[in-house]
Amino acid sequence: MTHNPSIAQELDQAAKTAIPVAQPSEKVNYSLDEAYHIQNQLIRLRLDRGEKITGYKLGFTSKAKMEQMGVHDLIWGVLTDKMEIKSGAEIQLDKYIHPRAEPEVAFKLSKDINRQLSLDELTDYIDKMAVAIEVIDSRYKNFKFSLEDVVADNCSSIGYCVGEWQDLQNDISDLSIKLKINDETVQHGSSKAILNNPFQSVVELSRLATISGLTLKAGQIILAGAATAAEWITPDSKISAELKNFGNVHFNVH
Ligand code: OOG
Ligand code: MG
Repeated sequence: MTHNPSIAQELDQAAKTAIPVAQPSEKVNYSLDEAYHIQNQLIRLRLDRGEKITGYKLGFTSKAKMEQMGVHDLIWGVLTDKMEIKSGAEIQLDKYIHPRAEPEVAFKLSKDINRQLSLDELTDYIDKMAVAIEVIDSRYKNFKFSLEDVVADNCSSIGYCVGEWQDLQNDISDLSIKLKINDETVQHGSSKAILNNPFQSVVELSRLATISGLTLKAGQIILAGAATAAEWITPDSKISAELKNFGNVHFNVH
């Protein structure tokens, strides 16, 4: 496929200008491998401008998300320092195209991972976890895409806001998780919705990273994927997420 660099550039430009573009799959056929290659080129453009990789995100690890977006496979993307929204900070809505927020579980790696791990050994590689909010803002018109399109677009990711890091708990497989707008619950689910156990997201990422020859590094953050459907972000609001035993986190929208 010869269009790769221009797709990455178009997506990069769309994010910078907050003007959406058409889905590449409307014009060309491309494979999932090619889509990850485009994602890689897109991230490379940003690293060349000085951004630093801070971690990775999983997408479509819950049925609620797959059904909301009409796609059926787990995907992964890259987080950079520029995407961090500090806990309690304010974001400017006009910098985004059509942003949505979703409640997530975040992990912090304590050791490098360069092979596929099993669920049993995983807790040796993670030392902290927290409640988080991911902001997604598809660069495609109407927030519509194929699986390849969304992978090329770094899985819609644009921001992440992580609560206070806490020590790991052994059983996190059924914790209540909520997304609130102006302190009103708009989504309520369980961490069980995330692959039956959010730790499983890290197992999956270790598998996919190994296939790509990528080492996950100590100190990096992993977003396990939303437990519920995402909600549109409204102007002049407070967006918060709450995870049982792990407190809450919020940011404000102007
Ligand atoms: C793609 C990103 C999915 C998740 O947590 O499932 C995702 C999208 O919904 O636009 O981040
Ligand atoms: Mg997400």
